[in-house]
Amino acid sequence: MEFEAFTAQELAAYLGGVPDVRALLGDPEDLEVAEVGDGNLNYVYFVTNAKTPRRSVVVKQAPPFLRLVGKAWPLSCQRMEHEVAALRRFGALCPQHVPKVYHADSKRFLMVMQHLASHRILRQGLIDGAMYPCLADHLSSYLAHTLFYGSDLFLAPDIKKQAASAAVNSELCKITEDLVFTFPFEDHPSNMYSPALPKAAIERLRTHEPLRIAAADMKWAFMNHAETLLHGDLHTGSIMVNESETFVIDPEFAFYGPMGFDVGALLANLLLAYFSRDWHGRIDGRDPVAYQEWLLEQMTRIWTGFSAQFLELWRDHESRSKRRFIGGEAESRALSAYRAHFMRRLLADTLGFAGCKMIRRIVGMAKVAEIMRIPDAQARARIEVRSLRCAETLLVERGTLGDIEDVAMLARDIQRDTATL
Ligand code: SR1
Ligand code: MG
Repeated sequence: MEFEAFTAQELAAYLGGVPDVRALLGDPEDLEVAEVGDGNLNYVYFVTNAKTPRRSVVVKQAPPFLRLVGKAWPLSCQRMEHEVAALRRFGALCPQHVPKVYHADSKRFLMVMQHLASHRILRQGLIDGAMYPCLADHLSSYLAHTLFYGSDLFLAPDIKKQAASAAVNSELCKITEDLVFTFPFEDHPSNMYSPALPKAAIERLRTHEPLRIAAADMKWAFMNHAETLLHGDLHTGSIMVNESETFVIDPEFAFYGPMGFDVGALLANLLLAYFSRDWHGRIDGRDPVAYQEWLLEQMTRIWTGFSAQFLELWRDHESRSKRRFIGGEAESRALSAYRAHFMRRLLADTLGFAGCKMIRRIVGMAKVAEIMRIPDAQARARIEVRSLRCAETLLVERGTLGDIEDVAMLARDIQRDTATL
């Protein structure tokens, strides 16, 4: 049967027929429905009781195609089941940072979930120059818990392998393999270049061998390193915030992949916010530097907070369970050395993924608002060139950049050295 999106009346009637949801929302006659989705994949509705506006939910439905492109790009609706499963899993691990799922319907490919009415999308907040005091602590805690508890460092090997095969989502992984790791480095028809982006910058993505090798290495890691259950698309549009709370939404790309992919996505988006601040932070003659430094501080605190908590969870679990990843004495020198080695490798992976994520947002088909909303073509190209330079260094030097402070320095150096571009 041909897919038809719900009319407002149909959706209200549907929700009225689900007892748990009706108990939350009240009489279907009183419901107001607004389609608000601006994402690339799905339909999203706010449904509110007009008489009692605090009674509201979000409904998300997967059509059998990619919403960004339409029916010309078919996509299996089963992706909604993956998203629901991931939300439930992450919600069990981090209830304070994941919206509640009230109802899921695997025949209509929809779910009803908590409406975060007093929160906004982080990307928009960063464009407006808002500061969120709890952001870094919340995100580092979310990352440490979700990435640790899905991995072989916590789960028994057979359970982890079952979890990994249940989370296989090859169709959406293919989108990432193409759009993040392949097309941006080719002359591909889906790429979209901003008008003033220098040809040399585009050419370099296709021809600079160390960059091509590094990007191919990251693609290999994405496709083969099933380390833990990832969110899979952790950009700043997948995070909702206010002064005191942080929620991670939209894990439709969830799958078992390399830990650095989620951390890298987040750092990449903070770096894109950093470089594009040179436009948004100058509107009305303001100085962008203080906010840029706040962004770099968030990036640094997310990595250091994440790695400290991840190591703490690891040590704590091993001391309770007596099951050690490396056998022998508790906290032997070999184990401590291995932990340090593990985190260095994870940082290198994180930086490599961050580089690919930055490049795809500059030259690929799915862009980000902080760049797209720069109306001055020359200013936009300047910011894009800086982002590409940063991304290239992250990729090529990911193994030698010693710590996250080096990444903050790199961003500042690129910003300063190219001030006259
Ligand atoms: C074709 S879908 C484009 C992008 O939207 C999602 O947010 C993912 O980032 C995907 O790559
Ligand atoms: Mg999304």
